[in-house]
Amino acid sequence: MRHRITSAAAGLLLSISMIAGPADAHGALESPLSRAAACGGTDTYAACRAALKVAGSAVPGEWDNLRVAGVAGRDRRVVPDGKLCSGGLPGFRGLDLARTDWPATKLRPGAAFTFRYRGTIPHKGTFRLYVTKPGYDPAEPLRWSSLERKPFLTVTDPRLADGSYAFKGRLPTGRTGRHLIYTIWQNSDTPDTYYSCSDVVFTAAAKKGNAPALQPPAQGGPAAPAGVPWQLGVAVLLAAGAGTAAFAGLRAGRRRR
Ligand SMILES: [Cu+2]
Repeated sequence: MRHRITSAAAGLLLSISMIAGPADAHGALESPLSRAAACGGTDTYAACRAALKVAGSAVPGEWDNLRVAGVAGRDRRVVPDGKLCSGGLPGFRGLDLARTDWPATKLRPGAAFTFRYRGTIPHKGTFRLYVTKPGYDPAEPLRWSSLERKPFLTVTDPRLADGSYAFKGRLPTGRTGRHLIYTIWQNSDTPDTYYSCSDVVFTAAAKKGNAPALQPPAQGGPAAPAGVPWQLGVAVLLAAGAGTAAFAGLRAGRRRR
């Protein structure tokens, strides 16, 4: 009898969860391209291949699931130095690798920019974007002291359109070369805070247009995707101002695994 009641309760819970849909998802920065989004669909990049080799990597299936519960704004106390890109989560440790070849988006210092954060399921909350200080060395582990103390952009509840939160802002000034934009999305309707590392290259010579600077895929790499790599699709579609289909490509990448 007890078993039957439990089964009925479980069935009811299952029905409720099916009606409500997944309660816990998620997102990552797609422009400028984050490490999680870059490595989530394919292993085109050497940095991603290295990241995915780190034991227990959750990146391919859970690129949008880099979240920590209960942080409540205490990011610097909860997330350890050297583990900012993983949020301290073991499954994402590969994203902490201090490498100089993470796929990077070319940006013009001080330019207007439309940031896009893929929201696979919407949440309310505040985005805070930080940039690394002048003198940042990508070959060193990323520490809180690597980042400016104050965000260069703070946005609460931006508009979700075509599956992405899009918000305009002005890029930081006074930087050249490789840097990192660190995005913290603190939810207000869940206990979760999401973390994203986006590698960028500041170049005064960049023309207008925000397409990610994509490195050519390594020759002869394992698991070369069939057809067009989705990152290339992202570049083309972002350039064309359309993001939705690009992430259909990402999903296709996930399905192949
Ligand atoms: Cu979520």
